[in-house]
Amino acid sequence: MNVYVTIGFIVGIFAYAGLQLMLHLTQDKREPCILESRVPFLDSAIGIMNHRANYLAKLKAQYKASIHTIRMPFQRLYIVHTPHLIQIIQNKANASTFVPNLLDFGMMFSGLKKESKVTLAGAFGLNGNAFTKSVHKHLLPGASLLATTSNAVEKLCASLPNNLDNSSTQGLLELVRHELTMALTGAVYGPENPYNDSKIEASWYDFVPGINHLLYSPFPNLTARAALRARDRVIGAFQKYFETGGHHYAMAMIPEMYEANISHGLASDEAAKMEMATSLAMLSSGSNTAFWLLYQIFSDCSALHTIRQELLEVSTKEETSGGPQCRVLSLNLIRDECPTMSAMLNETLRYHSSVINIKQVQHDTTFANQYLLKKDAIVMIPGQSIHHEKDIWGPSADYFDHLRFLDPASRRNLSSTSAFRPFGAGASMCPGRHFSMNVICSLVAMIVLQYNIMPSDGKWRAPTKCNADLWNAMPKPDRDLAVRIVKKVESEDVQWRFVWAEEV
Ligand code: HEM
Ligand SMILES: *[C@@H]1O[C@H](CO)[C@@H](O)[C@H](O)[C@H]1NC(C)=O
Ligand SMILES: *[C@@H]1O[C@H](CO)[C@@H](O)[C@H](O)[C@H]1NC(C)=O
Ligand SMILES: *[C@@H]1O[C@H](CO)[C@@H](O)[C@H](O)[C@H]1NC(C)=O
Ligand SMILES: *[C@@H]1O[C@H](CO)[C@@H](O)[C@H](O)[C@H]1NC(C)=O
Ligand SMILES: *[C@@H]1O[C@H](CO)[C@@H](O)[C@H](O)[C@H]1NC(C)=O
Ligand SMILES: *[C@@H]1O[C@H](CO)[C@@H](O)[C@H](O)[C@H]1NC(C)=O
Ligand SMILES: CC(=O)N[C@H]1CO[C@H](CO)[C@@H](O)[C@@H]1O
Repeated sequence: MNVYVTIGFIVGIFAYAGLQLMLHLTQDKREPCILESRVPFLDSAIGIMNHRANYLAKLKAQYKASIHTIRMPFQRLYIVHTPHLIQIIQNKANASTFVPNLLDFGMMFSGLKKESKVTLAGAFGLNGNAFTKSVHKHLLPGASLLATTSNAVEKLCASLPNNLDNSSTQGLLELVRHELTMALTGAVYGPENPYNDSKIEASWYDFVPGINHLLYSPFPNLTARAALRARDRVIGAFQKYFETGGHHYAMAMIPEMYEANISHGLASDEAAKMEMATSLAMLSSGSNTAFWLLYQIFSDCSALHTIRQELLEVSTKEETSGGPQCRVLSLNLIRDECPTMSAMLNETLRYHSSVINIKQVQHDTTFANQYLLKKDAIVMIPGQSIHHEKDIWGPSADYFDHLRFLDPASRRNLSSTSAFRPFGAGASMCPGRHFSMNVICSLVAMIVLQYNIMPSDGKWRAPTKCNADLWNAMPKPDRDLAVRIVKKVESEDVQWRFVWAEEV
């Protein structure tokens, strides 16, 4: 045998043994166990590459562990799978031990300069978790949420007829994504909305795949060049938006966050970059949710029929003098008065959610009187483990059941964030959830009442979601569904009018 190969082989064996030794010596016996250690420190990276968002659920299914450790270079992760342990983490008494760290994620991919990150981290330290205070203030139930929702609904009413009427074959995801992007960003950023420019909208979606590189690649500049250039275009549009005062016509949340960043000492150009974080929160999960909900509704004739019937029943006839009959639907009534559609939205969130909650351990601690958790480690709670737990949801947990939430027994689980957590839990629970649910429900109801959707190859087949991003709360389908959308032909001529007419 070639002497170099032999030497290489021996060095390899020693390196491997050394790494294994290091892994096991630095792992305390009281810590949760390590499940895989074939390739020390890299098993999880390989696992994530192979299984993406399904990796953690796969580990749970394979090893039946309730908590375990994953070791990465310079980082340990504790993965928690069971409701009982999750409850302990969410216990208010433990809030200072397990702290959410979404800010790091936001700063990581927004392209801030080093100085700006230091500035923000300092402000963060002083003000506590002020990062998204404005979003909480403006988008939790109240007058501001109502105004923003109505605004988004008006945008949908104006654009749907142009983009859906008897169009040729199109991708269902692409279609709902465009509608939602324009409605959400239009309502939030106002008439000068930077996304009201198809080049900027496209640039945003060119940037999104680059986030994985920013997370995992040692050289994102090399491996994600096009994505980073796309991000520069979006940032440029936002810099111009703030420079020219576009934010003065936006909902109050936007100037408030901008001024907060400026008052912390951020340069204007840098504050504009923070909109990348807002955009990601706003645009990453909603269209995937609307896609899966539409898929579930239209692929099930009886569900579709029931939902149409329920929507029709809460709508009212409007007096017109001659011409077509006009029906008005107050979309805000859907949540309480159209049980099948609401239940199906919840089931879509339960069944498809790929959310992972992330917290950081602040000091060494004994968890549940049993496990040692070390300072600075990351705790991950995969929603998928909980949402498919048979002890909670029964033997049908792995199936989509559009009637599940009409049954009072499973409904009880909805109020428990240890059982149902598509929006996370605790202080950092998604503050945009009401806004996004309002707008998604509205879009879906408008489509269901006015159009028929058929897959262009004639058969509904759920796309796979193996390549969905680990950081996304709702998984993007691996391929878009080509569909044909045809305006519904009514027995009588009906004109629909949609409003969001809630009172605060
Ligand atoms: C279907 C749509 C959405 C889903 C599934 C979703 C899900 C989530 C999840 C899982 C988190 C992390 C919570 C945690 O780990 O504790 C989160 C955070 C957040 N979401 Fe959403 N979200 C959606 C739509 C939106 C929209 C439309 C907005 C804004 C208009 C928004 C704004 C935010 C913000 C600002 C945070 C950070 C919260 C904080 O750090 O306190 N989200 N979202
Ligand atoms: C800075 O602005 C971003 C986006 O506008 C916002 O998410 C963040 O909360 C702001 N930061 C502070 C410290 O107010
Ligand atoms: C849309 O197309 C369907 C059949 O493809 C047709 O029956 C209907 O009249 C068309 N509607 C409009 C508004 O053009
Ligand atoms: C988008 O911009 C165009 C001009 O480029 C303007 O006419 C239109 O009203 C804007 N739409 C919205 C929803 O702001
Ligand atoms: C990577 O790109 C950023 C800006 O996009 C730049 O500041 C940085 O210097 C680049 N790094 C390398 C190694 O090229
Ligand atoms: C859907 O979930 C929400 C939030 O958990 C809950 O308030 C609502 O009652 C649920 N609706 C149905 C029909 O299950
Ligand atoms: C968290 O709270 C529970 C219940 O209050 C307590 O038993 C436990 O010791 C606390 N701390 C940790 C790290 O689990
Ligand atoms: C966590 C929780 O509340 N789980 C409940 C969900 O609903 C089932 C069926 O009613 C109960 O058995 C679980 O205890």
